[in-house]
Amino acid sequence: MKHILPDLSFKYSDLEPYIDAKTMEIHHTKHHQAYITKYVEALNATPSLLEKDVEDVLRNINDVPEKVRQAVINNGGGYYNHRLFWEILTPEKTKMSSKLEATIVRDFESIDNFKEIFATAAITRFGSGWAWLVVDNNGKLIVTSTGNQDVPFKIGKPIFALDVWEHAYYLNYQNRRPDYIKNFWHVVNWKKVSENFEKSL
Ligand code: MN3
Repeated sequence: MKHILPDLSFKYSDLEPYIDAKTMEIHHTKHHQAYITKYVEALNATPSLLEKDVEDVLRNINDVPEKVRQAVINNGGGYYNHRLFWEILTPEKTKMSSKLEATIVRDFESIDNFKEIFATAAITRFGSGWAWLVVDNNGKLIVTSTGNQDVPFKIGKPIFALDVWEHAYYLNYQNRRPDYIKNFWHVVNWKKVSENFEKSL
């Protein structure tokens, strides 16, 4: 299959003032592209793995030759994570489905409480990484965070993610990661997160 940089469904400037255009452009065309390029390079010697989707490869990481395994974890993770991240962003006002809302309330008591738990996971992730909302095998929602480009497939299916690498916010927010996280809620595509939730069940 072709491994190419996915188009965004909005313009780089559309998420301003919450995420600035320059950050979006560099993040998409440089960072995400580099992960995809290096992922393909790492798997060039095993074309059968390049036929698979990156999610499939990451979920069966022991099938990847040992000498390129860490490169695939890092760059395949970056490939997969950003693909999810762009999809759950939008400049439009969206609403979550009643089913997702009810499940968040069931598992986190309230939407506000969920947002607080998620923000805390994102703020306290030391160094570079991601905060996640994951659906486990029993359909329960779990908030977690990972370092680097690691994906929490061991916990379940990721449906929502926030990049807290400095490259995601430093131009506009410098060291103020909590402000970036607070503003992130303005550009969440709840419609897409709800679709991801339905698909995960
Ligand atoms: Mn990133």
